[in-house]
Amino acid sequence: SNSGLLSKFRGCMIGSLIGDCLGEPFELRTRASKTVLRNYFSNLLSGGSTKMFPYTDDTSMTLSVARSLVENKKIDPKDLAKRFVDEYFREPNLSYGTHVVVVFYALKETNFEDVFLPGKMQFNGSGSYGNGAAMRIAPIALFDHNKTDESLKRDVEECSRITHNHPYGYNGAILQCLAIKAALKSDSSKEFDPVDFISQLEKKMETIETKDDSPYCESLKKIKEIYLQDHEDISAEEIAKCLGNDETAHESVPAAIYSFLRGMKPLSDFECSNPFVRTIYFAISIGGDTDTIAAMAGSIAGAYYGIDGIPTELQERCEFRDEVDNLTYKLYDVSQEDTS
Ligand code: R7I
Ligand code: MG
Ligand code: MG
Repeated sequence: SNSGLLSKFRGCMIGSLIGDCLGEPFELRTRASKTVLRNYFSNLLSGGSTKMFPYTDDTSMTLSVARSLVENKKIDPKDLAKRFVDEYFREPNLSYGTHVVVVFYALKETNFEDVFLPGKMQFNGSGSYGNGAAMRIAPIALFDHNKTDESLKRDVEECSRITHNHPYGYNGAILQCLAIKAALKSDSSKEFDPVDFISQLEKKMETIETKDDSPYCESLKKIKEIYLQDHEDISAEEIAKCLGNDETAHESVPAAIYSFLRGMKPLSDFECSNPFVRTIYFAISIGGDTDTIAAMAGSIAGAYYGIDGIPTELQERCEFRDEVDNLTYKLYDVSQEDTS
């Protein structure tokens, strides 16, 4: 039903916001102990404190993508670039990636003449493979949910290449976008097969990556192995070693997808009956780039469970929650209009 789809849109966007806001306090620090994390979540869920959690660059860039789609009803790279730059200079202290800032300055100084050129020049011309393109991609998965994978891929690349011109960078965004789309299309009241979910993503990535350079297909294979070999209780530390947990796209998108799957079953070190919450908990427990891994995991999980699967206690603690939700209604409306 359509109310079901709207609920999934809202879950996806609020899920991303929650991952960013709640993951931020742990970003790039020593991995939090299980006790610290358990207390953190019990505290949040009991509504004991009213402290608000601010969002970071992950959310600010996601909002720019959503606003651009709502205004233009299509991907418009120049408009996107302007919004990224305007938001950066309006609020530069949101913990942006250290290199992406160079792109913002160059775009501004060249007056957006060629919005893809500064991104091409990153890292001596190889382009960035940071996870900054993947972390902001959720609105495209929603906007393009009825389009072919081919046009989704085109839109993701145009959005990504402004800042991330390395294939690992934009392919990571494509994989993240395909994962959200698959979650959006899955009925959460029916049985879910993780191996099938991963196999379908793998098949799609096989047509996108080159055979001899395929970090995403390799990681998806590793995730499949975890399920096929009954290693479902593998620790967060092992996942960090096996799939990565840093600021690069290929070492964070697979960990986010795994966190979504992991949240479906009870966790041995954190007693919690809500699968969305388990996903965010597990994503943060992986350590490293916690805001971004949790934001990406949260957007997939939110697209699967819908807004009603996300405790209001967590939603209410995130800065800008209502604004994100209002924007999502508009994104839903334009995605329904657009049938091209
Ligand atoms: O990808 P990006 O926007 O950063 C996003 C991250 C998220 O964790 C946010 O929460 C925020 O904290 O930052 O910004 P980039 O600066 O393009 O890439 C991020 C990092 O990835 C860089 O600072 C590098 O450490 C690494 N990286 C690379 N390292 C070596 N060679 C990205 N591309 C390369 C590369 O080609
Ligand atoms: Mg961030
Ligand atoms: Mg981050």
